[in-house]
Amino acid sequence: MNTSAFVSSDEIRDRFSRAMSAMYQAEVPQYETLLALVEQVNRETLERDPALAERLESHNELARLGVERHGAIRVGTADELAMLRRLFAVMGMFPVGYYDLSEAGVPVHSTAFRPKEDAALARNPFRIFTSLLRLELIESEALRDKAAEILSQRDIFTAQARELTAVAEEQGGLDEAQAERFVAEALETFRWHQDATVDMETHAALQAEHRLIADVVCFRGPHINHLTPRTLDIDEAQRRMPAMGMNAKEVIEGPPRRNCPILLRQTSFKALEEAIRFTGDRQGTHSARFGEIEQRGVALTAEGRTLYDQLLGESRQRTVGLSNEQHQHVLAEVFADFPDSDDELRRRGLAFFEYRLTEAGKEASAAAGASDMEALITQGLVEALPITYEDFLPVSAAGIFQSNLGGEQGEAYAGNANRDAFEAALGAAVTDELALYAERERLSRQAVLRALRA
Ligand code: OOG
Ligand code: NI
Repeated sequence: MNTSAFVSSDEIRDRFSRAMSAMYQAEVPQYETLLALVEQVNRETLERDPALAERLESHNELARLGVERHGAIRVGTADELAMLRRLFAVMGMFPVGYYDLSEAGVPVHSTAFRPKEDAALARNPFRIFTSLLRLELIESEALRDKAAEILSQRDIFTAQARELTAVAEEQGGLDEAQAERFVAEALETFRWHQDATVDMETHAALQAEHRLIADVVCFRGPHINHLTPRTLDIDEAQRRMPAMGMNAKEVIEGPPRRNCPILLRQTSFKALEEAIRFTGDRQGTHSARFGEIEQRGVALTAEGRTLYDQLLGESRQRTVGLSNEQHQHVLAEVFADFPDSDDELRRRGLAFFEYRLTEAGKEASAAAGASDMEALITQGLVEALPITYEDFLPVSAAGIFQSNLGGEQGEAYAGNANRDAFEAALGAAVTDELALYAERERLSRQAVLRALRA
């Protein structure tokens, strides 16, 4: 087989993410409104702030802004998770990071399937936050067995999706016709089903144990439960949500607004109450699907992350029950201790940066003693660009889960993190996200120093 006849995995991911967005817009019309809102806010932000537009352009981020989004699904068994890993690999998406949500009272653990290479991220950074239900955390043995039994009877993949995944693995890619078919077949796994696979009583019993368990167990597949476009001004987007008919979550999760955005800020509109037909022809409702918006900033190093977690922890007791405005005010106060300039973030080793020669740097090839990066930056020969955070935050994710699962903070499960079990189910190790950022920074540093020594 001539491999040049293959459609690239980046192209397949791009097509898939567009198909998924079109499907979700048709399924959840409020998502279409959300996209329009984010697009408008982004356009206005870029018009108001040409320096930001220029910076995004030079980071290769302006082009991806319009296609950028993540989604989330929840699956019930190891086999489902392992097959998803193979399916996503065809689209150049790999498991990155391990998230334990049991601590926050949600009986799942998760990873994010996403592209890892710079070029792939620049093309379309589409990610799917994927959670695996932890049946072992269900207290009632009878209910646990029943859930396992129901799950064992479904296949969330179409026969052709399975077949084309195997073909891609064997051939090393898919040709045009296969790629087109693959996108359509893969999409089926994420579709919403109005018909539950269980009767109303079973749904109610699982729901009483935990709303998320009912959501995973009672349907034919892991419907996509939200898609999240990237905004450049989440505070403005949040302000405008009610006027557009959206029932916004009370507070924006994550760090406060800053000059140099860090990590990830997120908000959502709450899950819709949807009509469901249970077996036995009984009508009822289920709520699972919502819409979310996010604003991304620089990836933090382990030190930066520790400081973030510490400050977020400090703000916790002080923000209980506050309105978003008050919440943001307290956060801003607490985060005054987190440096807020690129230079300081870099010098203190709190965030990751990509080093690049400036125009002057390109001309001054054999700069004397070119090993001190800070000196080179001061001399204007090298510039340091913040590396965008491509991952998720467990505390924020828990907040998103909770606001869509009926509100109150659930009690922590005793089970705790179990990365080994997750990787065993996945059939592979998850990549450490910090290692990816560190490697990207290291390679850029090496390339710059090598060029200046040449
Ligand atoms: C996933 C919630 C986590 C995020 O953006 O942190 C998430 C879910 O509700 O299934 O999507
Ligand atoms: Ni999300």
